[in-house]
Amino acid sequence: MNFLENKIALITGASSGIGAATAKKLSEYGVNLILTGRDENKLQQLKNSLQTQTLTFAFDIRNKKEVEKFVNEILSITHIDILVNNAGLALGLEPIDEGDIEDWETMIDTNIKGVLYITKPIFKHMKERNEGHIVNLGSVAGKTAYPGGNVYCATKAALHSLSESLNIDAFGTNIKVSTIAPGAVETEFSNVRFKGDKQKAKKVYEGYVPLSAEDIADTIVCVLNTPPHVNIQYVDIMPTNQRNPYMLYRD
Ligand code: 8X3
Repeated sequence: MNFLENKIALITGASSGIGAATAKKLSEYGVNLILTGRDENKLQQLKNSLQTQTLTFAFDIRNKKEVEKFVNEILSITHIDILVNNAGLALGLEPIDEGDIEDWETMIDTNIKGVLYITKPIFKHMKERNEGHIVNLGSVAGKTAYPGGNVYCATKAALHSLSESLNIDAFGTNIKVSTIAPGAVETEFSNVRFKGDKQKAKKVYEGYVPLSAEDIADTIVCVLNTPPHVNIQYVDIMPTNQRNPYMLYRD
């Protein structure tokens, strides 16, 4: 059963990784797309590989004014059925006393404030239409803190909590809110966290089969492609070799 055909989905952080994989899968299900991210070229390339109608908008989600401008523009063109809050990142893996305050601000501004900037007007729009589905990309880090995770873990815990609150705010409406909380997914995530140190990033995924961006995209499609009365609120997903951030079996 395809409940997604002809729906319109807005995906943030769509230029690579989970965002790009989700765009591809949703397009296969006949979903028209609004893709946002910072890299216009990558968004264009992705758009050219998709079969459904796609609009791209390059801006920085940390910039409140730019988000506002984008939302006003997009809502003057079309409605939105689905919002995938995927933009997010981790920077650094040091104990708190050695952490970089600028890195913390980037994570907080992207993973929490950016999500809020975009969610507020889109939630309002969905409430007016009495339908819509918001998917927030959480993390195992939002459930179980791990060494050096401090601020990243805190941002994801905040996002999990926000998802719960949004479900409460959606009480009495047809709006659904889902959190996907992945464990180890091999994307640019660790490369970004370790600021381009590819060796360090590679080590994170050695000795086991990590999840791929496509695995998460499949999960997002599963959560979205449900009948109107079904709201999958929370999904934990990890590689079979990983049971929590501390228990990762490496062959
Ligand atoms: C990404 C997964 O394990 O690095 O959120 O926190 S992890």
